[in-house]
Amino acid sequence: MGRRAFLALGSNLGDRQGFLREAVAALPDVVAVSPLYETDPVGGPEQDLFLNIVVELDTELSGHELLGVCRDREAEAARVRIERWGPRTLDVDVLWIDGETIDDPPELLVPHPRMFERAFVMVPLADLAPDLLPADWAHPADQPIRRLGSL
Ligand code: X6L
Ligand code: MG
Ligand code: MG
Repeated sequence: MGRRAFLALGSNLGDRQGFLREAVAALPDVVAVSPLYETDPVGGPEQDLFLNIVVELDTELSGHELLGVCRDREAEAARVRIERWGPRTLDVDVLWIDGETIDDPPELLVPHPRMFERAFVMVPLADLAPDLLPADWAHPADQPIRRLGSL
């Protein structure tokens, strides 16, 4: 048995659901996939709605190896970085690795330092790991999200 880890995936450009499906199919050690959510963009320029999911891994990979996996998936989706926080075909972020803190800024901070402020992360995460949701977590009223079903 490896360790429990969670990745957050998002897409708001092109075939959003297709990019998420292909990424999940190519990720190693996946044991669970959250429901699919459509979410209003948070931060960045005015842009289209996102699709977001969280996936759970049971993995022996290190945090840095997981970061490499995330970058490989983004490259496969031909992600192009034009503008900070701008539209993207695919974003894959390391959220959490059980029992591990990684402080290697700016490229790798685990737990993800802003995950608790983002409904598009916390709601699908809570579907898979309610134990990770702080007891006092409140869904920000200005971050509407809609559950669409399964990916
Ligand atoms: C003040 C300033 C408050 C900046 C919030 C929040 C910036 C989130 C960037 C912020 C701020 C982000 C996704 C997204 C992005 C996504 C949805 C980011 C980085 N990625 N919105 N916005 N889903 N719904 O995956 O998360 S850009
Ligand atoms: Mg992100
Ligand atoms: Mg990212």
